[in-house]
Amino acid sequence: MKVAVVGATGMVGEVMLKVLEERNFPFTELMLVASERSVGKEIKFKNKTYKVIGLADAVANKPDVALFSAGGDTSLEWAPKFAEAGTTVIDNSSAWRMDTTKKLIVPEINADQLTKADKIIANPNCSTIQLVMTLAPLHKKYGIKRIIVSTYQSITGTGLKAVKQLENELAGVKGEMAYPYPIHKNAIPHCDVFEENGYTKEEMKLVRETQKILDDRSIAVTATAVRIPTEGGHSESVNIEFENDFDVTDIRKLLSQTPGVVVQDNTDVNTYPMPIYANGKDDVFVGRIRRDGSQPNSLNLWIVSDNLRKGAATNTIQIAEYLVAHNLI
Ligand code: 2RA
Repeated sequence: MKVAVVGATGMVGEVMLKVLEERNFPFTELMLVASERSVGKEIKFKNKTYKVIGLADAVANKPDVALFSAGGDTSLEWAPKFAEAGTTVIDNSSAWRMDTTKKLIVPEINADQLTKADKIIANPNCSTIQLVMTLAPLHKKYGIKRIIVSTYQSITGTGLKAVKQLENELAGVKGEMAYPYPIHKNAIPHCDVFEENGYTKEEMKLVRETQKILDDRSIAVTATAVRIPTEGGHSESVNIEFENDFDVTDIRKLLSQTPGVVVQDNTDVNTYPMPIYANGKDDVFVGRIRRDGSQPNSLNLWIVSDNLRKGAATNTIQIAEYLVAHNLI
């Protein structure tokens, strides 16, 4: 099994290598791929030193699977070239997610859609993954009418430039800005770029990707995405209106029985999900589960997950594991 990690020098790429090692992913050859400016850079992995190669060389080497986290433009140009060479691409950018011919996969929810014919597979946005991991079992049992989600997103979602901006602000030094404003002691309601409708692309990803993954365009979704100076993961406050009534105890039990979801919910002892706890873990943590008494059949909950792991690298590698386990690559 020849594996390429495309975007190996980025934050998600680094976590992909960590997760590949942790999960002992079965590869016989590994290619670390990045832009021309990084070609030749040496990266240590599993006690071996790898030299970063360029995209054209990687395509020519015909990997069986390419794990992409290299931005939308690179994916739009190069994913088809890898696919034409017979490689199955799993892409973390937003480039292919809403393409009607491409599948948008969270393995615990819809991996059974995958076939050998899928040569470019889209990995959902990090904030979408943790949301649908929680909503999928609830939608199946109670039917979701409407979702209101507010996110509190880690600067790691923006990348190294944002982490550096916070470091500089904490050190009191001037430096390159990842955001239009300081992020230290701040909350910026602006993730990605604004669309015509006044929402950001990040907010519309939550709307569109949730409907696609749950395969139900009737679900009404509205979102506000906010950037905050944390590093351990994305947090989300979610209000859900169901078609049917429910018992909170049953909801808690259903979520605690959902693979990949961990319920942390005991306010008597201040137990609830937080990024400092989720950091470095693959689970989606859910707490503050409580009925919304302001309208019928409605629930509030709080979701936290490490956006670089289940939100990106781990979900990508779980898709690759599924493909291997089902002889689809
Ligand atoms: C963010 N979800 O957090 C986006 C991309 N990683 O900025």
